Amino acid sequence: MKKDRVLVTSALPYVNNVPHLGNLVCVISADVYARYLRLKGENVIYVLGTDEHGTTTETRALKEGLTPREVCDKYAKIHKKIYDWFECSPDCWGRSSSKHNHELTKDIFLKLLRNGYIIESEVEQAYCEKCQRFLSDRYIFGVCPFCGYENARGDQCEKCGKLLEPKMLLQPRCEICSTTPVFKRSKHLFIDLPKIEPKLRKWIAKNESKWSLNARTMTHAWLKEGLQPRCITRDLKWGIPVPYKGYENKVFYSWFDAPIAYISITKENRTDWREWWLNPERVNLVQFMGKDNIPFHTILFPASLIGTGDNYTLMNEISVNEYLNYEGGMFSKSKHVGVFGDDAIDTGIKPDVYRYYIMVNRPEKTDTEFAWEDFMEKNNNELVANLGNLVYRTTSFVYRFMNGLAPNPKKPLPKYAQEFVKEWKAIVTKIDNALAKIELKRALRGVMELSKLGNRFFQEHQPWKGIKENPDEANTTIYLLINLVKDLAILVAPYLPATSCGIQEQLRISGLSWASLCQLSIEPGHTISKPKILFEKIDKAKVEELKARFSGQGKAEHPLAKLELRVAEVLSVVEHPKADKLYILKINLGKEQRQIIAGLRGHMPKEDLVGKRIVVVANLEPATLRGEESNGMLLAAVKGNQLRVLEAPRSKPGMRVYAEGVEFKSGLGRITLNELKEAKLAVEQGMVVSRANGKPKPLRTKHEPIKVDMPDGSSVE
Ligand code: B3M
Ligand code: ZN
Repeated sequence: MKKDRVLVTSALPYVNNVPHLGNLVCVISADVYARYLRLKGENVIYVLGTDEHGTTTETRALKEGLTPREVCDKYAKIHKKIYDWFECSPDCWGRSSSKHNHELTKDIFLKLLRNGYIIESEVEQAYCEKCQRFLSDRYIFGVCPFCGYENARGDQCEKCGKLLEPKMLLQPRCEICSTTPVFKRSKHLFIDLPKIEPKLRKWIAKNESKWSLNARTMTHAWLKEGLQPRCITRDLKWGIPVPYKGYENKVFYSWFDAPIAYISITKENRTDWREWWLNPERVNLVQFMGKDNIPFHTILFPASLIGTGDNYTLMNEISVNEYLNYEGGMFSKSKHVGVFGDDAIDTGIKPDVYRYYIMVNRPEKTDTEFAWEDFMEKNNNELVANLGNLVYRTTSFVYRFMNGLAPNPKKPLPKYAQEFVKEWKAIVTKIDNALAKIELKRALRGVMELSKLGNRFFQEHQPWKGIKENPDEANTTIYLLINLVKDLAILVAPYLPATSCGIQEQLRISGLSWASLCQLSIEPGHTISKPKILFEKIDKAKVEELKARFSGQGKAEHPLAKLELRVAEVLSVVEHPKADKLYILKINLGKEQRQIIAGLRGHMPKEDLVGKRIVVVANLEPATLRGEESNGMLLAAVKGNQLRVLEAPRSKPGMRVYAEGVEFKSGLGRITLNELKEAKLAVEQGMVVSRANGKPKPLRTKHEPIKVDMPDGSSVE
């Protein structure tokens, strides 16, 4: 049977952060390809969504004082907004934490179990007794045994690059609370890859000729090393529960359920999902992803599907991108380096310009770089001076000198015109071939080459002179060029959808399809509308401003980023036996209870404190005050003799107190009183603000601003 459907997927981005331009490479690539196929009239669907389970989400939840569900709801919305802004056009959108994905993941697991592909084994894992959670390798920090770097991660030292195991770290500590973890043994379920291997190898051999080189190389490296059973369960709370006795406190490994979400997202969106996912004879499955995702898509996911014994559609083609870096370094949300989706929206630059830059710089064989100077040059030289210029000079020529009507060419076409059409067709063929092979960068270069050919033709035949001296030549030139511009509207459509619409409006055409390429379908006498400029130049000053804005300078050092401020509930208060100004408070911080000492005696009766939701600095170096430990500090506004404890009555214990735009950087360990002072907390018009780094930043929880009834100029300490 002939395949007559194309199923396109983009790797599902992790929900626990705002995606940056590097994360968008894969999403936009899949979008370009899906748009191209739609224009060709193929029966295609494009599946996209968010990957929501796992430690990263739990960790983010702890950092933000939210539940994992709240984190996912918050960020899934942000992701969707960003992809919409970038004009990504998934036919099916969804989330890996949906109930559909819960059901399907369990179904697939139970089939694997029934077919004998699941085995049980014990592993040793780091556990934080304070947080009461197992720590995945990346969430343990410590001193690197090789180079002495203090913030090495349990899986790798970022300084010397050596691969590590959590047990190798000296002075290991939990990322969240800095406690030294213990190592515990725990039972887990594994998918028996060696047992599925013969079937897997057969499938690989049949399909790999269509895979990119990096995908083949990496897959073979895995096979050569010998497949090992792979653990598919985790000791976490946030995830899909494992329907197996003794596993009530575990969930599936997020890399087990995330790819299954491709299927469940389709299922959630379309009743005909079986015709896509259980129809390998008819469906061509094309998957886009970053290079670190390869083995999950060429081994783990297909093995999970094969092992069910169901007739699932398996990957046929894979398009793997390398990384897009930022200005010679890495994107980093916590250091405020690089352009993130929400930043891009704020720059005032149109989505098409980003799409163009990302695609023309698409990291296909090696890593590439996002650099603002280069961004400016490509915008100015390629979009403005080449593509925009050709469209504008052609349409405005028709508008000004030809009454807005497409002219009559000389017939038959003179030799020079035929030559031009030949070159034009050759470039279009080249573009189409490249797109069919998912060589998206090469195809886009081809589009610019075609536009350049048009500009050269305009230049050589000087219609502005010809209109008086040689009208035949001028008419023929413009007739061909207006049709070439029509082709450009088609060819840019997958890459620059808004630009394509803009050209179509100016030409007063619609319903373009790939089949009308190279057709001289804009006929003499066709009326066009008033030309509009498609692209704006970006100047040096703007580039300098953008560079500075996203360089991380200043922002990363915001002293608030070091402060872990949280809401706490006062459980009990007693007088300090050895100090007549101090109280001893027991507080509830959501996940834990602590003791803190506060100098409030004489300012307020202890009964008034009990039950209050106060604000505490949770990561202050613990101190012993007259024999009693104080693990944290409550904040109060003070002026002269007046004092008021900061409160957040509508927020839950444990919730984070923060300022918009400043992210608390965990993993830095405990801070000193001096570091607390640098945040310059103060009262302004009844609001608690940080006055550090210029502009005052008001503090808030996600439910309410932190207000206090104290005069301006009160200090907060
Ligand atoms: N979330 C990794 C990534 O975004 C991962 C992909 C899942 S695909 C099912 O690169
Ligand atoms: Zn911990």
